[in-house]
Amino acid sequence: MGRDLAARLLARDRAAVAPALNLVDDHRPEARREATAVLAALEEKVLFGGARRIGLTGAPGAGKSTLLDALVRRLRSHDQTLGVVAVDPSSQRTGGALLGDRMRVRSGAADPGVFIRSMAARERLGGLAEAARASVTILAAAFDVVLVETVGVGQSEGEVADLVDTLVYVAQPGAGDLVQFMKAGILELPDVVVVNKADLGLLAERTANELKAGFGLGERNGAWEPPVVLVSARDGTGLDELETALQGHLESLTAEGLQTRRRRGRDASVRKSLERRYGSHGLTVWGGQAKLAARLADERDPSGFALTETLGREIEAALRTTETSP
Ligand SMILES: Nc1nc2c(ncn2[C@@H]2O[C@H](COP(=O)(O)OP(=O)(O)OP(=O)(O)O)[C@@H](O)[C@H]2O)c(=O)[nH]1
Ligand SMILES: [Mg+2]
Repeated sequence: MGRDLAARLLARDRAAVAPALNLVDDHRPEARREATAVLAALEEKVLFGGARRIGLTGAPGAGKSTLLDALVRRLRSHDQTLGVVAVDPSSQRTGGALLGDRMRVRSGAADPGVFIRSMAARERLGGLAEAARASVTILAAAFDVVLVETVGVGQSEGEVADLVDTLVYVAQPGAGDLVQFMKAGILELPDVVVVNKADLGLLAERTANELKAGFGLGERNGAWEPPVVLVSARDGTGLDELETALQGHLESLTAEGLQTRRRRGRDASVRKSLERRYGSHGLTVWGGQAKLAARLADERDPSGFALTETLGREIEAALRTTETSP
């Protein structure tokens, strides 16, 4: 059944999306084996192919959901199909679920070209980033574009950067986002910076100028410098410029750059999953970071999901050996 689900998704059968998402949510051992098989089969095709992936992150209330909604409608008007993953890492909030409901209302529940997946903290059980990655992989098989919204809380920017081709940082006018970025040392993460709420006028313009100056200082190995775009998700100002910036970033990546980026994201997620499950002790007992790097570089293991399971079993065996040895 698992293989069949993967084949249906790759044939863009959207009726297979919901069952696939349910399967990867099921943590019983039998379902997990099947889910890994589905994800591995998908990853073979979509790790370097499949949908374009765009992430939106930024402080709470910056207007990410409103902007996402505007982007969805625009991309739909260009006949693109969309999968949306809304990740809400905080435990008390229900914003993720609310986002889904609001989007369904605005973008039309009947539109089969849009699929929204909301993930709240309850799904943190198996690691929110891992769960988000599984959702992105499924949606990337069945849709043209995958959008990921997540609240930026210092660490999550890096995790969403590992999931997407283009990371959009949504800034709130007058909120001191630049200072936060410098403190967190993540100035190099965003590919495109949006100052939303341009309708606020001078305050938004001032923030845009600060960010332009600040992001010009970021340490980047490539030539791409993140454009700072003034947008009003509310009245539509700047959305043309945003689309141009998104396209510009995609073109700047080139096919090779895109592969490198997706591989780096895959490698980071395998490493983080194993560290989360077995700690640095488990990894060390098994062979450590150098051995992990070698296994990640082995071209015979294209699927990060399958590799995580395989290496997990090896680490468990290594841990059992140390426990039983005198
Ligand atoms: N003036 C103005 N308000 C906006 C704009 N975009 C969003 N807002 C408002 O800002 C508030 C937060 O918008 P959301 O889209 O929910 O923001 P968010 O970043 O998704 O928030 P969280 O998911 O809770 O982190 C809402 O009251 C929106 O109506 C804009 O372009 N201009
Ligand atoms: Mg939101």
